[in-house]
Amino acid sequence: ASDRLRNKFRGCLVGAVLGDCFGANFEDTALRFISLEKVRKFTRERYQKQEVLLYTNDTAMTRSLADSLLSNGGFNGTDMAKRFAEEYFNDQSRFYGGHVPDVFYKLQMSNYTDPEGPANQQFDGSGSYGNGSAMRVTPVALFTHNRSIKEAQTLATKTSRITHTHPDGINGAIMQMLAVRESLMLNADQDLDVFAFLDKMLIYMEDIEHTLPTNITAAMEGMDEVEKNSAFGNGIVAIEAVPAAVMAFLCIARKPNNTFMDVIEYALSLAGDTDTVGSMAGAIAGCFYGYNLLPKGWIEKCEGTTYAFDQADKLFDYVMQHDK
Ligand code: R7I
Ligand code: MG
Ligand code: MG
Repeated sequence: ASDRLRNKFRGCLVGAVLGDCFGANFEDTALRFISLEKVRKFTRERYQKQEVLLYTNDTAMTRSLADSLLSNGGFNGTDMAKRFAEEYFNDQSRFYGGHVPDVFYKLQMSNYTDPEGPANQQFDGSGSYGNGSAMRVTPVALFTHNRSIKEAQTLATKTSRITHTHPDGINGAIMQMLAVRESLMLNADQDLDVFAFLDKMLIYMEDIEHTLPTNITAAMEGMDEVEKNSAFGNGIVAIEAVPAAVMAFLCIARKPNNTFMDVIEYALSLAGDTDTVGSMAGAIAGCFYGYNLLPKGWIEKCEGTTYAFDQADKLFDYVMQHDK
């Protein structure tokens, strides 16, 4: 049982990197749709000609978040803020969101004394509702695997508030965390009960935001009739990207013969913010299928998969040692 869970931890973090790296190839917020045929030309053939597929800010920040939790044995806002900002200053080429660098500069200038202060000032004081805190929240679900939902939600919220304090930004992070948490408990050999998955999410999100899971339920029910990608949008804001990722996972993984690759390819076909939707769907799906079912060819081509693999093991060992 413990090997099985370790395999899920690995699948989760490596899956997130694969979605980011493959998604980065398609990111274009002007697009509404990419045909599966076109996606597969790249994901099944053309990628092999590349020397390496680079990861973006989604992976960079996920790493920093996990490293901070591990080295502090829990949340330390100053440390996490510092890791996010220093990672950005070390490498600004990772396609960060348009406004979040302001937060990093202010954090650095104030020497990280008030980790939430700069985020609170974004967008005239309403805070960012971009998907940037949902895109990196995955390690929270792993770190709190044996703890209560409440504790997991609180931790997701704290990690969000360093850059994203708008309720939509925070709720997006909570929703993505819950989807990964739920997927950790499932067995890919058994049928995926889509509506049970969504019902659980609805219960846990009741206090904070119930429209998102309801929308997904509606989209799932109408999936054969409606244009799949008109359900939520596919943009850079949390209320579009997170439901799109959860929906992509659910509507592909529910079919027994589908694979991790099918989930990612479908997620990328939604177009728009493909690296982020791909990465979030990749975390949920990687967790569901486990590392051993991820495509080896993809793992070899993507930058950062070894780091993610090792980090998953560290998180797993931490959880086993501390939360028995
Ligand atoms: O959310 P964030 O970290 O960006 C993440 C995205 C991911 O897709 C990455 O892959 C990368 O492409 O960036 O960065 P923010 O700058 O906080 O938010 C992203 C964008 O969302 C902003 O640049 C705005 O365009 C938009 N946005 C808002 N617009 C108006 N009012 C976010 N919050 C607001 C708002 O309150
Ligand atoms: Mg990115
Ligand atoms: Mg993106």
